[in-house]
Amino acid sequence: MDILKKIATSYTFFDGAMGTQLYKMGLKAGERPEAWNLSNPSAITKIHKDYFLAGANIATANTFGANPLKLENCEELIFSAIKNAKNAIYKDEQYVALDIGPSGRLIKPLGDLDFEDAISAFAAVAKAGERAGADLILIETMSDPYELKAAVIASKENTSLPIFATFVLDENGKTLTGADASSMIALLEGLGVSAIGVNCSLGAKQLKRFIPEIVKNASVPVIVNPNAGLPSVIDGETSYDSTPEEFAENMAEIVAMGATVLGGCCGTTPEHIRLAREAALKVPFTPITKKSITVASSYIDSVVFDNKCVIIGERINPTGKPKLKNALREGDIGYILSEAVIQEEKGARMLDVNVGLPEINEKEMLVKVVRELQSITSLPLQLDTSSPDALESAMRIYNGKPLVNSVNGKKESMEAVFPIVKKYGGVVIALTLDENGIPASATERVKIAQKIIDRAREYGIDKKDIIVDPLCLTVSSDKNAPSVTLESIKMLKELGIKTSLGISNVSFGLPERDNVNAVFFAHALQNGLDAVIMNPSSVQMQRVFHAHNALIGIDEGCIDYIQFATSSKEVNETEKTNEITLKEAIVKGLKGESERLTKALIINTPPLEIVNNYIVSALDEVGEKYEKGTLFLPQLLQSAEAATVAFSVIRSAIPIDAQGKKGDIILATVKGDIHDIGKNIVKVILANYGYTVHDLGKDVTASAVLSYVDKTKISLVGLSALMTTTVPSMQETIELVKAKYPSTKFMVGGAVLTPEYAKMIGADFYAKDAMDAVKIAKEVFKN
Ligand code: B1M
Repeated sequence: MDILKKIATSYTFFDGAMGTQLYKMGLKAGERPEAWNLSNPSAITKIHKDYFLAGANIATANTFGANPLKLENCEELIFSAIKNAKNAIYKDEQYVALDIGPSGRLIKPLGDLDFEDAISAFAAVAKAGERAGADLILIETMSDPYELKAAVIASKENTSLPIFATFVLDENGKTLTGADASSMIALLEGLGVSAIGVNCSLGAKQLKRFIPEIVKNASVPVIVNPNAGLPSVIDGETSYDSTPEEFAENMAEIVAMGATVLGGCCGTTPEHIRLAREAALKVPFTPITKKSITVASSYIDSVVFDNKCVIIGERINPTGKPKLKNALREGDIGYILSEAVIQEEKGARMLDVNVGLPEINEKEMLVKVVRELQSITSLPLQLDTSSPDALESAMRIYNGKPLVNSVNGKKESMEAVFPIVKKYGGVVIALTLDENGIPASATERVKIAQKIIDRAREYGIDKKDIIVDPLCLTVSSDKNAPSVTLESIKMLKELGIKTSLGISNVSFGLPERDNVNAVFFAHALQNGLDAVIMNPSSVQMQRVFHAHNALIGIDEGCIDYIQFATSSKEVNETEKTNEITLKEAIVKGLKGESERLTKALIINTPPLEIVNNYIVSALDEVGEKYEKGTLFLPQLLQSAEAATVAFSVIRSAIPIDAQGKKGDIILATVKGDIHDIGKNIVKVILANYGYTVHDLGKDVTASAVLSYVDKTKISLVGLSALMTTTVPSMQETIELVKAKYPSTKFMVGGAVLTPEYAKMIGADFYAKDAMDAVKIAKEVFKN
């Protein structure tokens, strides 16, 4: 039976762990499991066979790490891996999955791997897998949605195999980059993945609480491949704490929640799979149901179009905005980013992004702006362009499921937009106009909407992924225009179609336009409007929005309304200035703003005051949010970059004592630690006071410090460490150098250290901050 038919109609079982089984058979630490495909094929086939005998339907080929970014002969390894797995097949309904694991590198801006290079690497794997005879592709253990998207695109573009995808959740139900399950599902379903779920990281017992949310959102079969419990290291060996019996018990509960494709990850054995299968088969199969949830997402967040109207910020659109036009012409991305931040603060749930100007290259600019926006805001974006070429390029690099603005009822428009949306996934705004223009009646507009939905279906795009904008003409030139639009919304809603509207057109040419806009908005909300494109800073529109939500009972206890009403004075005031502080710019990760604001501050503020009052306090806030789980690694990285930019402005304003004769100091951030902002500040301040700093950089090994001391005989070494896990490297460095040069002095600093701890690890001095480092240098060098 075709694998897709199988998963649609009955339980399907993956196998369990490969690595753990290989270790049992003698794989040595440090040896690559994939190497055994060639060196020990019969052992690999035996593992697959044991899983098939235990009842698994899908053998996951031993190709998890076979990626050209990690291995040289990956094509050969993939061919042998698929062959070894195929050799284990002994009856019907047994399949082989090409296993694609993470590349081991992080994609920009989180890491240094280019998105297109990631696609090329995964493409090589996918092509080899299909040629070798795999029945499907399993992309697994992904903790970054962007990398997962790269692997799916590579598989889609280069093979015709069904694609299954599983990602990793931590104990808070988030991926490493902070995405929740519903945004992952939005992304993956948009990309057309055939089965979606989770694997690794936790045992079945810990993972099961996230399964209902996944099943609720997914319209395709849900996969759950947990570990055999949680790991512990005993006598240098990793073992897992869940017995096959306990694993099976939890898997039965997971099956009852609606998951239908089941297997195991780290630590699981054929016995785990056998018992889990027996337990699952006792639970009646839950048929896979299509969910009609309309959802757009960013890399971290998802926006569901349900009973509360979604505010889409309209400010990043040059029409009628001379400042934005200027910013686009001059490539001033900072201005665009700050517009995004302001709209987010004012309550936008999504942002419209339109950068079309005749004199600029729209495709390049849209890609650039989308890249920058998605690294500083978690709001999902609406890609607004009439150029299919620009749309395709932006959808490709967009890290989520965007709104697409727009398609219309013209044949040409649908033929251009739908294939792109089908390929990358998105929710499309459909305008009710066609070759004959905008119809005058609501009935005709609804007819165009129906035509668009029917045509979309032919491309494989579901009705739930179409939001209809029935268009609004100007009331001052046509007194019936608003009522036709309102009537259209009502009719569309009665047909179960989602609606959206750009409100402001209605008041074109009138004075005090917000009065008209706000009342029109109230009427549209009353008729069930699902999304509005508006200026989130408009207090009048926000009043209508919040009051409406309270009045129709979707604002429990009127909490949102009260919060809005009591802070609206502040809204008005901020509107006047629209200015953010340096601290806010760093917290939000706005590099351009950070540079501009630092340049303004440095005129009247002493450099160290800026460091302490703005940079350090912003990073402390970011660190706290990160620890609490309200901010994630990509944002942490953006803030660090914004802080670095601010500091480079400050650095150029700090005079460096060119004499530099007061003494030589080695500085390094220790092995395992890449935090170097603090160390760089210390370096500049020491240089400013006339010391010659030899900066060895970050992630510096103890032996590298020793060789430098060997070479230079410098008598003062400064070490920085920011993590509890890297303080031992500090101790190791001190011990290594002092063993050979007992009189070398060490000063240590970094947020995790205390004077007591510094003493304990053998340091001579503890420096709280950069000025402390100067005091210590003065003491050591006596000048
Ligand atoms: Co990360 N990070 N980070 N991070 N990061 C911390 C340190 C953390 C406390 C955040 C948190 O959870 N609250 C946490 C460590 C937890 C712990 O061990 N207790 C953490 C973590 C967990 C991580 C990762 C593991 C996250 C992940 O990948 N899941 C990862 C680790 C990577 C690695 O190192 N192997 C990671 C990565 C990153 C970024 C790359 C995103 C970025 C660093 C970019 C860079 O440095 N180029 C980053 C940042 C920015 C932070 C926070 C938010 C800020 C650090 C900072 O620059 N502070 C930080 C939270 C926090 O500290 N509030 C956090 C400002 C700086 C001026 O202060 O470095 O303390 P500081 O330096 C001061 C003084 O301490 C002193 O003077 C300086 C000026 O006043 N000083 C010295 C420092 N060194 C000195 C040496 C001296 C003298 C004085 O003499 C030699």
